[in-house]
Amino acid sequence: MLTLYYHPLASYCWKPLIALYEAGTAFTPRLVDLAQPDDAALLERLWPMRLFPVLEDGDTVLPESSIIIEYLDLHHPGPHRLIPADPKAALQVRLWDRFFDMHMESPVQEIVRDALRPESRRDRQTVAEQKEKLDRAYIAAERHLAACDNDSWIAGAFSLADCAAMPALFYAGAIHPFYAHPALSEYFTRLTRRPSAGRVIEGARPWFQYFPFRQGIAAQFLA
Ligand SMILES: N[C@@H](CCC(=O)N[C@@H](CS)C(=O)NCC(=O)O)C(=O)O
Repeated sequence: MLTLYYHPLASYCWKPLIALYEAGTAFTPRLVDLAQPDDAALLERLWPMRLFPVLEDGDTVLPESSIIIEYLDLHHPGPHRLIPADPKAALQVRLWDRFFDMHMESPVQEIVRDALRPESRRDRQTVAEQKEKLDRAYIAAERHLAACDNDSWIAGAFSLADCAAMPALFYAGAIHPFYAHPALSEYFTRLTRRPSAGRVIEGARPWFQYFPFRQGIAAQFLA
């Protein structure tokens, strides 16, 4: 049986959750509360970086959201593969997965980390720079999506890259809206309409109160 060590609010945990829901794969969700010393020690034993998600499958223990999804696609595939068999298409999927992690998730994490510090230790300059990075990422994603077919996902069929895009856009949009980018906004709306995304948002809802930019989350996701 698969076990996913995760937290419902953590954006990187949404990626494998979406993948598991998309494939309809049975798994045991194990919520890790880092405020609890036993849970923190457990996560550290699994992965000394002490970051979730971590997947356990028998003797296999895997960290890193993208690698977990690659593993699931290899060993527990659903009806639709999340990494295409064609190597050229797979390259595009991995490119856009990296894009959302590096150029949206990373700035989001920096901004959230800053907001969680005491007022006296916050750094406006860093936050402004991270928002500039988000602006650049929005332009890059908008340009790419505007050139795609209307019903296409970020790299063709629904994939690993869309699993990465959904949490990145959800949290980035709450902090620094991207309404000015129509193709990106339309893509995000389509992502959130997928049942897998709906389940992830529903699971996170009781925890949104702990997100420092909760006022930026659209009302439809809070109800
Ligand atoms: N590159 C890793 C990033 C994992 C990561 O940053 N996880 C965050 C939650 S979204 C975490 O565990 N934070 C706990 C902490 O910082 O103490 C992945 O893709 O899984």
